[in-house]
Amino acid sequence: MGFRPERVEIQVGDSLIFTNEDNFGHNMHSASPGAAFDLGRQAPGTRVPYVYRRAGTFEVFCRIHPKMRLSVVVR
Ligand SMILES: [Cu+2]
Repeated sequence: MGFRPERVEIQVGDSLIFTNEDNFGHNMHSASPGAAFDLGRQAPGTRVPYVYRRAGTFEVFCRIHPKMRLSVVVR
């Protein structure tokens, strides 16, 4: 029940693929300006991509598990 790793660095235009390796659902979302999204409920074993189109540092959370936190650095 957490992001692994908790910080990633990618390039503008890269897809970040959220892979749910738990046996319960998650719901990734971000309110960061320039990279706001809500991926909806993500079932176990599924992979959902999100394309970052702006540089910056963005935080991602899970609506179901508020302690989950990911920092995405886009260069
Ligand atoms: Cu979760």
